[in-house]
Amino acid sequence: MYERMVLIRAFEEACVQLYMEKEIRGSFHPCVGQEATAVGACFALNPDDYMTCTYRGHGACIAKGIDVNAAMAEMLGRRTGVSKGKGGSMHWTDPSIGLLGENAIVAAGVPIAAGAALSAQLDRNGRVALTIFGDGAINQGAFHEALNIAQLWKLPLILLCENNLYAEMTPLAKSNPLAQVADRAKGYNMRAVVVDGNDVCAVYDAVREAARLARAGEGPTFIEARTYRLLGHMIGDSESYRTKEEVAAWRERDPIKRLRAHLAQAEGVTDAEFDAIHARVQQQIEDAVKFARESPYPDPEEAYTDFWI
Ligand SMILES: Cc1ncc(C[n+]2csc(CCOP(=O)(O)OP(=O)(O)O)c2C)c(N)n1
Repeated sequence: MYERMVLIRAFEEACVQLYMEKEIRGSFHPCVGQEATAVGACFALNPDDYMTCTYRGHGACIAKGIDVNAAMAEMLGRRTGVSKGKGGSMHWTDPSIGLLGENAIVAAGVPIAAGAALSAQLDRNGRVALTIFGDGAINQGAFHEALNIAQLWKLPLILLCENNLYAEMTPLAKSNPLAQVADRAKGYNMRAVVVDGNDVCAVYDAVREAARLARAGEGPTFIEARTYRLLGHMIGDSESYRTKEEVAAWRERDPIKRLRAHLAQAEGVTDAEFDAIHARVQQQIEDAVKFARESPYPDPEEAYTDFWI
């Protein structure tokens, strides 16, 4: 889990750099600081379980097992990318790992995952569907419709809200009257839990239990994972809506630092072992950037292929 979290961080930091150098175009929403929710959740699933996530979902996709070379190629708009260079940062899709897509539309992945959960229920194939979304999604109509039907039909669905306290530049308290995000589930009589989203083991345990219940026919679980994005909403965000002190306080709770401290203390992992992990990840990212740069752009004639309507 530690290595995968480090891989996500390194991927995102490399993308920030490539974005500044204009090798990556369009929008890019880094998930730096939110690696524990992604890895904790995906490691608790089976490889063939379904997942939807958001434009901030690179971490979740990498945690679910996306090919990092193909992911980087997508960022650079290359034909070898996970969406053949036509999806960009916000539309990674790979059905081979159960990834039914990131989504640029807030909350749009929630009903898609509910549909996947319904198909799993009808096919009795034992799969569950995980949908990861932000706190901004919980005021969207599509979110409410999906929760209602998921609970009514006891769909094998896991709803994981990454509550990072802001929807773009709007603080949660300015868009939401609830004491806590998880209370949204109460209106649907849905089981709900709150976890420390920067504690990878807490997220893993919550999702594992939710998956167990879903596979047993007990229906959906709503999980509020409290976390924080350490970078802006997107590159170029002035971040005027939050203080430097607040960001610094959350840096102290960096999920990677925390896991490293735990592994060193409780499991006796040495600095040399950590160094080896970081070196391996660095090499993987360098290889991915090289692969992406050396890949061709898609042919303009392919612009209208691979569409699903
Ligand atoms: C339906 C819809 N409305 C508005 C937007 C513009 N928008 C993009 S990101 C975003 C904030 C979403 O915040 P949140 O769900 O908390 O996720 P986070 O970005 O914090 O991960 C908004 C409003 C959109 N993409 N889709």
